[in-house]
Amino acid sequence: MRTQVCIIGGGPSGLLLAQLLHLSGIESVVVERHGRTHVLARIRAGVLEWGSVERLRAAGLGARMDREGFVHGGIHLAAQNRSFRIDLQARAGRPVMVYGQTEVTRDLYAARDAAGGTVIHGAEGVALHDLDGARPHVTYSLDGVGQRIDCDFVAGCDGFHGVARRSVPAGALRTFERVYPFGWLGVLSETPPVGDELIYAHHDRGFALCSMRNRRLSRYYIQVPLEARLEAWPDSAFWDELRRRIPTDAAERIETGPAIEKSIVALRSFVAEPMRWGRLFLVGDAAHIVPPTGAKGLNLAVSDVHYLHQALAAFYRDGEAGGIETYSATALRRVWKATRFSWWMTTTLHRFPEAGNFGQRIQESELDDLETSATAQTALAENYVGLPF
Ligand code: FAS
Ligand code: PHB
Repeated sequence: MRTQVCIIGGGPSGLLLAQLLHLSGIESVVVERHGRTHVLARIRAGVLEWGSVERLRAAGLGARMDREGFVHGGIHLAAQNRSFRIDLQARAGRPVMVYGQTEVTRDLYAARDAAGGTVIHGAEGVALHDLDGARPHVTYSLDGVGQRIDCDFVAGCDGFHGVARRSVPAGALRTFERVYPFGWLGVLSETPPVGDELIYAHHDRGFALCSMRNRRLSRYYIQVPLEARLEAWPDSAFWDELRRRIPTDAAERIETGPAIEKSIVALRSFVAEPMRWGRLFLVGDAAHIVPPTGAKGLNLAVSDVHYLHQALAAFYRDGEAGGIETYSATALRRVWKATRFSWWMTTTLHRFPEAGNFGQRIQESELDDLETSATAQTALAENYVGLPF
């Protein structure tokens, strides 16, 4: 098989890139390791920056999002049993959209189907070849039969554990990492959300987050030790701990129910530089990971895809390679701003026992500043709604 751009990974990055390339008349093939059902079963991000909303609409993917998504003009921060609202619209001039990554991915697959796009599911042993040569190509096996795709470019949209980043010679990559000493235990429940907007809670016992997917589907998280195991967290223990960490008024009105999904994710900050090697581009989680505290992971994938699409469209339309040359530097500038913000939200809101009472007081002072300072609130709001592309 031959195509112009071979995309490794059928998650949000790969599918959005395929859609944008299609709209620019550029051929692509998506090679995905898992089946579509498996990909769509993942419960991931919940908040879209307004820039992501605008790009999904421009890509013809906004209809269901605008029908079923929820525009949120603010978020709530809570500490010491007190909460205050950050007015995103007033401080940063834009809201955010609450619309789950699962739904975004479902819409992206529907767009591939409508366009007759090729998504190869069940690809095993994907390998990238001749990335710095004249004949880049991808090999994999499908139902035990070896396959090859020749292409002009390869987009590594295959997430943190994918093959693309590992295909760059070790000496050509610099990586930057911070692993946090805790994880998030997340629960999805068919219960009405505890409030109309998200609540990010700092507490001596640990961080908690109250989010949602719709008026009948709630998403909650609590900070847990790295060694935490799901079997130690029956639903009742989760709900009791969540109620301890959020303000009393929210704890008294929260409606609990059986967890229909429960998972623990480790938190890390990770960036690989550069995001390009020869004919290979690294996109989304393949290049960087942020702790979900800032709701940036999915949104960074969208901005990487935006920059790469612009670069490839200019190349195929005008033979102009400037965007390709500057893709990595352009994407990384926004990646590091979101990485910093996600690190700051994580260090401000989570419990770090090793930081001692001094660290606890610094966090309380930071939150006090956020409650009283318009400048501090504006800085948070501008980053939360998303910096300009
Ligand atoms: P993805 O990992 O989504 O997609 C990569 C795709 O490549 C997958 O479908 C995978 O099957 C495929 N693949 C991997 N290796 C392959 C190979 N060798 N060959 C072919 N295909 C291969 N972000 C937030 O903003 N908020 C959150 O709350 C949040 N929670 C998260 C929870 C978890 C457990 C994880 C892992 C991430 C979370 N994220 C969150 C971040 C997440 O939303 C990512 O940023 C987003 O999925 C990035 O999309 P992709 O870059 O497409 O990577
Ligand atoms: C979610 O709804 O899953 C969610 C929302 C905001 C975050 C992280 C996760 O910061």
